[in-house]
Amino acid sequence: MPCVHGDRVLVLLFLFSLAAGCVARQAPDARPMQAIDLADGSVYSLTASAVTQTMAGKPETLYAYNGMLPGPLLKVRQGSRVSIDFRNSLPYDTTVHWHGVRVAHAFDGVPGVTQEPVKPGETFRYELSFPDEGIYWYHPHLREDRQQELGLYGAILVEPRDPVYYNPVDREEVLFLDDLLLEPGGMAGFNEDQATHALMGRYGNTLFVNWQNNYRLKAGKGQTLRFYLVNAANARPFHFTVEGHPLKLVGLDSGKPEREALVEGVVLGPSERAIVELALEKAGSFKLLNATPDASYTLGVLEVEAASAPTPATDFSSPHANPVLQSSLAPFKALLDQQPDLELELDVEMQGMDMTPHALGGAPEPIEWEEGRMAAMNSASTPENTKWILRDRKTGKENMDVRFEARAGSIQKIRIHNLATSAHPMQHPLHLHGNRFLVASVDGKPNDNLAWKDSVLVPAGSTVDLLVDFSNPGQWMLHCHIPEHLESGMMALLEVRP
Ligand SMILES: [Cu+2]
Repeated sequence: MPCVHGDRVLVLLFLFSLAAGCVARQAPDARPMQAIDLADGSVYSLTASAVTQTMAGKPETLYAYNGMLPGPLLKVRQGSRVSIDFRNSLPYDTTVHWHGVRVAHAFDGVPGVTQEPVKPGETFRYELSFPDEGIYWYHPHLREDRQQELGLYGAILVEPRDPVYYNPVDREEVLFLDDLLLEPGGMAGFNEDQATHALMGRYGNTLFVNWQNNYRLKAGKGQTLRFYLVNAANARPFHFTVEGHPLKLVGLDSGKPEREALVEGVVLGPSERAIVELALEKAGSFKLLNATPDASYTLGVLEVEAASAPTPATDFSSPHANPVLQSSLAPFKALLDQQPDLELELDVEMQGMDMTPHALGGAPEPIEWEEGRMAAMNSASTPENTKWILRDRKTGKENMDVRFEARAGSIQKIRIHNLATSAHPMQHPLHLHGNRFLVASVDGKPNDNLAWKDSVLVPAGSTVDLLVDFSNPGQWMLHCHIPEHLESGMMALLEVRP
């Protein structure tokens, strides 16, 4: 059988040339995000692969969808359907999760629950529908601590059916807020086998917008802008402000709240979104900031040029109510005071580390804006020595052992206690797949401006009530969106029966 030997030689030569190619070939330069308009019924190809991007003066190998950082901005119409032909050109298994979109269960992108992992070289077709207006995003649901951190994410802008849903503006921009952990020699490495930074999640030390270290946006005096903000960081919460400009909050994860509100800034936990507008009334340079109680970081600069032609005045200072949402929420408002159907506690177990507030000397901060003095301990923590917990208060069952069933079409209350007495109290951005909720109250204080959401930041020591619209049959994940906490167990499956 001489041909077998010949084939072997050919195979060896092929493998050798592949290996040589891998060593010699540097990943192509990343391109900036582009908007892709997807009509109802269209098919779009999306490939995950390696790219090169210069961050803080050094070229880094990152991952991207269709070579773009952030990935393509998918513009779709509310009520439309789109097919995404996904190809995995990464060296690792991956999936794509369509964060916040109430998709059919089979296309939710959770490995082991809704699909098998997409292996290197394989493809998977996602059939998506978009029932709700708002700003959503897509990212892997497998080792997000590395894959999402390295650039695998993009936005989905679902344009409302109602053509006058939002206020008229001169310009719209999607801004991904993110950070990266850079060391003197380049990007901090990742462990092949498991996540690191399990205790607090990976806080970066370089903050940026849309993967640009020096994000700049030019606009004209007299214009009105709308920003769609997405927190794509692993762990860092942002308090987004624009120097010298009040913001009009006109949307959260899934479109408008009951009433627009003029605010100084918005706090976004990882995976949360907000839609804000600003009126440019004076020329000059204004910083986009992450303004925390301890420090302000410049994320980018808004350059407002004196207008060449006068722009008609807008009614920026008069926030509008949203009577359509207000009336549609009537059946939910009737249940705001009901007893919880499920009570969860957020807790942690750590081996060999006494991290109690008592040991650290004080009560917990509601939000840890920085990694701070915990940096060394955080980087050494892994899922082996750190277990993050969602615990059913009634049964004592934890994480994937929690059993909860709801009927599709039912409204249920989930109460979340983020224990101040846990071994390391900190905020957790919780995300529910496939279904939407209202944040009914925080620490017993009713929310007087409801909006549809899929992600909520629960501060340390706080109790948050969610009123969930269980509308979508299937087994859906409820988990912390700090990927290192997810890798350390902080997830449960909620079953919605048809
Ligand atoms: Cu968490």
